[in-house]
Amino acid sequence: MSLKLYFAPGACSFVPHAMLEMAGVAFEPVMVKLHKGEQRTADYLALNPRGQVPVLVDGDEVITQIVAILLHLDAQMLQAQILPAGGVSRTRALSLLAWMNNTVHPTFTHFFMPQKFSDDEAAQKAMRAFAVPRYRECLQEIETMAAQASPWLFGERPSALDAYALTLLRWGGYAGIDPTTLPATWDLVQRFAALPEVAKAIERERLVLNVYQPAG
Ligand SMILES: N[C@@H](CCC(=O)N[C@@H](CS)C(=O)NCC(=O)O)C(=O)O
Repeated sequence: MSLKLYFAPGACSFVPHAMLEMAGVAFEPVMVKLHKGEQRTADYLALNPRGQVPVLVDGDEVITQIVAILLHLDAQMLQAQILPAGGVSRTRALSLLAWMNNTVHPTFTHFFMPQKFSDDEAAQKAMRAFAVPRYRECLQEIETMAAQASPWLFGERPSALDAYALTLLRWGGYAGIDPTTLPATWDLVQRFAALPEVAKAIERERLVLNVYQPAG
């Protein structure tokens, strides 16, 4: 299998990025600089007309959407246990993955990119302010799960859910949410980041885990 992952530093693409490193497979990482608008170039739009990362190219197949990318990788590399292998644990993991992707992630987008939802500046400002406490509620839900992690969200082996928890907690820092106020998630995220394979993805993206800056 010939794999190529289009990713952006600090973006949600970290989830498949970390999983590819953890799986130990050869893949070509291709960096897309979102702040430079590289996702809107003609070449990139030919690959993904939605102009977003991540994109996984597996041979001739172009796959978008984190959930589909993870399920594709999981099916190809069962030994990597990107998601729990089976039974109710897998069902619960898919439920959490869907919620992280379809609810928590877009809640942050309302704070980070309100221009995607309204071109009215006052509406954008209100949207940002409204999104922060909603986002904190989402992180609090993850905190309850992290407090029961043993030692990972889904048992003995780290999975894509731990990678998503890292991304979402990290983003909270930009929204003024101090990650250390969610101590179980912060502990989980630091342990996950310290795994040697995950550390490779973190280094490639040059990620700082705690981006929270107290209001001056
Ligand atoms: N539902 C999509 C979300 C992808 C997404 O929101 N990507 C963001 C980065 S986290 C992006 O590429 N944003 C750039 C843009 O929209 O211009 C997925 O699961 O892959």
